[in-house]
Amino acid sequence: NDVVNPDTYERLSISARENGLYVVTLNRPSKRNALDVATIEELIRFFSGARMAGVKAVLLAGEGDHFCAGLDLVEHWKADRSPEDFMHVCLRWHEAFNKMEYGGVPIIAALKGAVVGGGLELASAAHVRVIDPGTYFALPEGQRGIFTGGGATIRVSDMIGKYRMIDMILTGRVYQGQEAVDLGLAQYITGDGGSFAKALELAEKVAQNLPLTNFAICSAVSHMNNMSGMDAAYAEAFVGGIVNTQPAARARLEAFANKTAARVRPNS
Ligand code: 1HE
Repeated sequence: NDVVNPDTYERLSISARENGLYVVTLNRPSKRNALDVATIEELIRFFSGARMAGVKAVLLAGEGDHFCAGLDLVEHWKADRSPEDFMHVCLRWHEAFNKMEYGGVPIIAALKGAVVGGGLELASAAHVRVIDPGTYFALPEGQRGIFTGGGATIRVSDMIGKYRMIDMILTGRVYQGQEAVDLGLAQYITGDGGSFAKALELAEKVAQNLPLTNFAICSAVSHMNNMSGMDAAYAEAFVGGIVNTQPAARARLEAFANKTAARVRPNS
């Protein structure tokens, strides 16, 4: 399938691992993986087609020392865009990030260095974020004289609460380390330089889940969060009806009934 053919990408490097796991790496380290129009279009292409191409999980990473420096400010400055043009740029970002969050393919982000502005917006469209002690989050838009446009008002405020998000963009506050995890910007922290290995471990594990189950987890939860409680309960019953009766689950249920499946135990 052309969607997973690495030769058809310039801004992303795509590499297949076992079990339908793909590593997708932002590949413009000389510009700190800043998000230009071409990168966003490639993200849309990959994440729109991933599921149909058999992608079971994605590890999202950045080449070089930084995950992503956000909007390509130089491209933006040179293009001197009209309001209408930039509205359409933002809509393409939303297309990419919505495909990620709602697309049903689990995305584990291995973060390092700067995860700032649109880089944080991109990271927040992943389902699981792993950081190391050198990873730092910020929304420098306030200082640059601009505003967000790639979903920070939605996803970053969802992660940390609207007043923390407002503080980040207003004052340029930087979060990192355990505090970033405690606030909800990431779910895991590793030792120095360990975020890729940990994200890989998680992605490999997640790729073992049934694809329909992963689809529900990485699509339905987000949709249901947008609904009223009553509607979400109704939709959950529908999704549960389909996923919880899938034929592929029977072997796993049988293994539990036969006492051959692993039990849930506390962390040792
Ligand atoms: C860039 C960008 C970029 C680096 N657009 N070219 N984002 C920001 O405000 C963050 C801007 N970037 C930085 O603060 C720093 O570059 C970093 C902390 C990420 C990295 O620092 P450092 O010292 O390793 O690199 P550098 O020397 O600043 O930059 C190296 C090169 O990357 C340089 O290019 P060169 O051709 O001069 O070598 C930089 O110009 C280039 N570069 N960041 C373009 N962002 C839909 S709305 C979203 C709104 C936002 O995302 S606003 C947040 C923008």
